Amino acid sequence: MTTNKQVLEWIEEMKGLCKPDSIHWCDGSIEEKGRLEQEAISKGELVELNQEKLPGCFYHRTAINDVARTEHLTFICTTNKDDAGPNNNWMSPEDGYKKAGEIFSGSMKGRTMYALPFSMGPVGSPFSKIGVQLTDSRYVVLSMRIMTRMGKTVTAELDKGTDFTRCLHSIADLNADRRLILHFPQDNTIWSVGSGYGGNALLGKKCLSLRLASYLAKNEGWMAEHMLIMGVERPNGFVDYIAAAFPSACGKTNMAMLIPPNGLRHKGYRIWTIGDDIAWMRVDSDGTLWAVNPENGYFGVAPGINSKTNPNAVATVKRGTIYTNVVLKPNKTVWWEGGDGPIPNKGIDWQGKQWKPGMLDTDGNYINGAHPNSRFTAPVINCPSISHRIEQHHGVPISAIIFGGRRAHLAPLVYESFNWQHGVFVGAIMSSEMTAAQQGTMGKVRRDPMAMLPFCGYNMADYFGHWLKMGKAMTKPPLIFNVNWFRTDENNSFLWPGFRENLRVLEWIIDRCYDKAEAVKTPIGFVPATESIDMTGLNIDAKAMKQLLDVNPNDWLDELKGISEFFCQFGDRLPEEIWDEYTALEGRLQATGV
Ligand code: GTP
Ligand code: SPV
Ligand code: MN
Repeated sequence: MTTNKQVLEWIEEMKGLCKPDSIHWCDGSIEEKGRLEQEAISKGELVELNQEKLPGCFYHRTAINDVARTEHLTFICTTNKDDAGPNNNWMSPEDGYKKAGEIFSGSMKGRTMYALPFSMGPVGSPFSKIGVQLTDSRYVVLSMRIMTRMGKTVTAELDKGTDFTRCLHSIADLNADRRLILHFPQDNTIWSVGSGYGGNALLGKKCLSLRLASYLAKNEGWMAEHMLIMGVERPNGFVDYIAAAFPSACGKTNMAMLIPPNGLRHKGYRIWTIGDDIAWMRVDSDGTLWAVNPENGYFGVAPGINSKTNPNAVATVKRGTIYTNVVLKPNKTVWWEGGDGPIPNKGIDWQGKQWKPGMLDTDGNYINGAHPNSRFTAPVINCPSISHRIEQHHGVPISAIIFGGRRAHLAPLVYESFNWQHGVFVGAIMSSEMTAAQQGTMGKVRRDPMAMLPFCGYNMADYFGHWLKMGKAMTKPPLIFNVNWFRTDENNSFLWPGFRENLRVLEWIIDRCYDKAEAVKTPIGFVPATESIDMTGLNIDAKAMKQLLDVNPNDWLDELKGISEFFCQFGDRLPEEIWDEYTALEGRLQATGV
């Protein structure tokens, strides 16, 4: 246990509410891990996988109604509703504690309450934040042990009297009608009940490292973003670091672990992975932006991962990994749609049912064996491309920030903003077709500024203001770009092969940072000049390339309607600069004479 009085008092209080049979303070040791795994196996919460083929790996299935983040049950509980803003569900703190308190009440009867001390960011770094999560789920403890720095070193920090985020979690009865994910930024507290799904239950991740952290970051003058961080090393050994924000299931993990395409191999690039989901960034004494990945593991989408699309991820999940909602094969290994190897001729699907390929549902659609949002939880250190700078307390300097989303028609493959203020606007007008990572309508376009719509813990108008302010605090801010790997042709086929071929676009982006690549000015920003993207070894015909880089003023004028509607929700609170950029874009589009 810790000697930190505040921690002890809070645990006592939560014990009174949840009424567990016992409390276990986690030390993060290997013995503790082994014990929890054995208990989880005996209770049917985990299946031990084939230890020869997948050493240290386990299989888990969530409840069928609990397979993705539930944004409609996620709330920001601030005294003033306006502080949460129109982008968030809101509840008053009193209501929040009351409603969730009723569900938490006695929810841990017959169970152990695990108290796990964790650090987001390297323990002791000026970036880092400490949390304590109380939970009745062994799956959550074992997953948090992978996703965060957890155990003795953190207890030692707490013993010094360090402040911490209070994270209370219970799976309760896993009833979707009794599920709430509540954030109390003013109290540095998170209460999540009724779900065992990653994004709802691993409270260090989205709840602490984005929703609460974004709020703290605004007050403390730094940034908490839904971004991957990667390094691109040139043959001379110089590494440029890039941070990229794509909405959920839009390619962050894949890009963070990229392997150079064959066609560019002769150029000698090497990619270093720092993070695949979250970046904490601050301005250092040199006037540039530095970033750390607060996490210690990957909670990545399984479907689509194979040796061709993402060999580094394939290697990462070969040991010490927990798989959730994928197909369990008879030989106790796993499979998912778009995975390696032959399709297994039978297995148990994510719902726990017997499955074989080709099975159809009542509408005649193929039944997936793995849930489209099935995931793996794996330690960062497993990744062959992991950067040794992941542990550095200072982080890495960021050369370019990239925004991106899934847009079948509108956005070109890549464009560069004119300056920081315009770049903030480019982030603010981001939109993407929805995926399986959140419950909702798949494929529907929604506005998702900076990929933070579900994760910004306060009024997004103030968030845009904070971005503008951060730009002014830097003497050399990163250049800001937008990418779209998902543009399609007349037959709905992707025009761009994506994955490792994306390095060609990253090369253009980095060259732009050094004024080395050619670009053409369009109303929305700079797009690559013909032939300024190196296409060696990749066959894309001229027509497709033209389509990929096309900026259609009519389509953009149409898009402005949705953008202004979105901005209008914020009323007077939206920074003037954002409207200035809007008006300027409209003017540039109209000037094309369409
Ligand atoms: P979260 O973990 O939800 O935040 O997702 P993420 O942004 O890390 O997305 P991830 O890399 O897991 O990719 C999600 C899906 O996008 C997978 O199905 C991939 O196959 C697909 N994908 C990733 N990169 C590309 C790409 O360059 N082109 C295409 N067409 N699909 C891609
Ligand atoms: C996302 O949905 O953006 C994820 C997975 O990274 S979750 O942790 O569920 O939020
Ligand atoms: Mn994410």
